[in-house]
Amino acid sequence: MFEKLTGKVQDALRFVAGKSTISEKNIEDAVDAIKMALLEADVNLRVVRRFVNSTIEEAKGEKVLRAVQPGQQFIKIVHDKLVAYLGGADEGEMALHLRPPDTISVILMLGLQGSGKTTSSAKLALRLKKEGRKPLLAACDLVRPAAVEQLSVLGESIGVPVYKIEGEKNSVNVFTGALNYAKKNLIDTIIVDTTGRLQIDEPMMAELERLKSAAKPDELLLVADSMTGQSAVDIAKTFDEKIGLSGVILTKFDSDTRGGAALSLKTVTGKPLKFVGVGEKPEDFEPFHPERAAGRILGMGDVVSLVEKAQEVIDQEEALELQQKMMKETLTLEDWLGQIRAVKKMGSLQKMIDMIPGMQGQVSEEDINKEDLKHQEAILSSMTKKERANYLIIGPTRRARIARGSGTSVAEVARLLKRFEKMRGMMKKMAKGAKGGRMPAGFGGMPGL
Ligand SMILES: Nc1nc2c(ncn2[C@@H]2O[C@H](COP(=O)(O)OP(=O)(O)OP(=O)(O)O)[C@@H](O)[C@H]2O)c(=O)[nH]1
Ligand SMILES: [Mg+2]
Repeated sequence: MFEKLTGKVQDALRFVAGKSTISEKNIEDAVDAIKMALLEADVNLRVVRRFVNSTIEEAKGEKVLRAVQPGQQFIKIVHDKLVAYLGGADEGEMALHLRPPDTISVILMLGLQGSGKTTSSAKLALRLKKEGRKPLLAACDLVRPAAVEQLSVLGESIGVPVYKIEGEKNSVNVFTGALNYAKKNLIDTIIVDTTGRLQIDEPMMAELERLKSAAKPDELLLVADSMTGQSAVDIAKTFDEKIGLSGVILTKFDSDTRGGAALSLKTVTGKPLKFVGVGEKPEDFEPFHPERAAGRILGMGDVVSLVEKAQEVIDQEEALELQQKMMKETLTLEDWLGQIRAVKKMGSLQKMIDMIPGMQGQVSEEDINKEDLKHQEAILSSMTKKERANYLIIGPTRRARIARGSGTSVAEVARLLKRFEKMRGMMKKMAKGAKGGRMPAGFGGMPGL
C-alpha cells in the first residue's frame, strides 16, 4: 500500500525535515518533488495542482511556531493536506449509514466486472455479522455463470445466509424474495451483489436503476479496483452521476503501490472512501482511515505529533493572554476578531473554550451559532483597526459604513457592539470579585455565544 508514493514523498521531505531555517526555495523544491511523486502515483492532475498550490500558500503564510523547526512544521502541513485529500478527519461520513436493527437496511454493491463486488459483499457481510448485525446476501448477479454459486460458497464459509432463486432472470424478483426472507428471518441488513460488465453501458445502468427503485438502498457502494488508479475515480464519477453513490470500496489495495485512486477520489467525486479490500480472504477488509493512511505515506508520525503539541501550547498561551486581557479590561474588538479566527482555524470552539482555565465543560458546542460567528467576523473585518482598538469611536456614520461593508444591517452592528460592551462590563465585575477565580457560568461574552 502506497509503497512507491511513500518512498518518494519521504525523500522529498527528508531534506527539509531537520532544517532550522527554510527558505521559500526549499519549500518550492520540496513541493515540486511531492508533485512528481503524486503524478507518478497516478493522482488526478487537478488534485495535484490543488495540492501544490494550497501547500505552498499555507507553508508561506504560516506563523512559525516556537519549539519546532520550520521543516517539521512544513511536514505537518503536508500531512494535514494528505489527510484532507484522503477524505478528511471526519470519520462520521465514512461510516455506513444503516437503520437501527429493528428495521431492514439495504446495501447495493455496484461496479465493473472483476472489480471485487462479490468478494466485497461477503467481506462486508462478515464485518456486519461481527458487529452483531444479521446480514443476508442477495444473489442478484444473474448474468455471469457461476456468480450465484460463488456467492453461495462465500456465504457458507462465513456463516451468512445467501438468498437465491434458481433459474430466475430478473434481479428485482430476487431482491423482492430476499426482502420477504429477511422479514421472516429477522435479518436486519441485505447486501445485494449485482452484475458487473466490462464497461459502463445502458443495459447495466437500466438494470441498476430498476434494482435501486425496488430496493431503496441505504447505501450504494461502488466497488472499484484501486490498481486501475484514475480510471477507478472516473468510474466512480460516472456511477455517481448516473445512479448516485453513497461511498466507495477500493479493492486490491494490498497490491496498489501507488494510491492514486485513494488520493483523488474525494476531491474528484465528493464521495467518501469507506472501505478498502486488502486481500482475497473475507477478513481482508478494513474501514479506511485517512489519518492512518497519511501517516503511512509520510512515515513521520513523531514529527506530526510534536507539531500538534507545540500548536496546542501556543493556543493555550493565546487563551491565557486573552483571559488576562479580560481581567484587565483591555479587551478590544481586535481581540474578539482574533478569537473568531482562531476558532475557525482550530475547527472547534469547544477546544478553544476548554483551554481557557475555568471554562472546561461550561459551554457546549451546541450553544454556538456558526452562522452568527460568520456575521460577527464580517462585521469586525469591516471595521478599521482604529475602530477595533477603541469601540467608543464607532458612531452612527461609522456603523452605517460597517453595515454596508459587511453586508449586514446597522441593527446587527449595534447588537454586536452592545454584546461587546456587556462582556466588558462582566469582565469588570469579575475582575473586582473573585480575582483569578472561576469564570462565571454562561460566559456570554465569548464570540458566538
Ligand atoms: N488481492 C486482492 N484480491 C481481491 C480483492 N478483492 C477481490 N479480489 C479478487 O479479485 C477477483 C474478482 O473478485 P470478485 O469479487 O469475483 O469480483 P466481481 O466484481 O464480483 O466480479 P464479477 O462478478 O465477474 O463482475 C477475485 O479473484 C478476488 O479474489 C482484494 O481486496 N485484494
Ligand atoms: Mg461477482
